[in-house]
Amino acid sequence: MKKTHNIARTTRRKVVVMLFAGYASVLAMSDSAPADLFERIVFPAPAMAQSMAEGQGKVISVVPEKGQIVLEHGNIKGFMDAMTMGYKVSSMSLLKGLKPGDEVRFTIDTQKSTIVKIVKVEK
Ligand SMILES: [Cu+2]
Repeated sequence: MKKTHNIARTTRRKVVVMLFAGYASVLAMSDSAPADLFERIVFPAPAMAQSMAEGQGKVISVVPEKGQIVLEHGNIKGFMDAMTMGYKVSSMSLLKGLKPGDEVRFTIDTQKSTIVKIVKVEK
């Protein structure tokens, strides 16, 4: 009897997992569900988890209409190799006063790949 009971439990768990996976994939396919919602459901981040990394680089362009800045940056330890790419900024005010050619130091939220702080470095 014990064996039967265990099988029933395993089956129930499988059903729960399948339902969950089905729900997550419906969310992922639906246009109304933001992609990051899917990520949060499938890979729930522990509360308070927010990892930051520091980088340094040069402004290539500022793209306020996309809330982005394109940087040519050096290696960002523990996050990304040196490259040129666009990053979202957490606030439009971060873009204020920046122009191509400026040397900057920045802090990035590595989970969101979003710059949360950026300061000009005097050359
Ligand atoms: Cu990159």
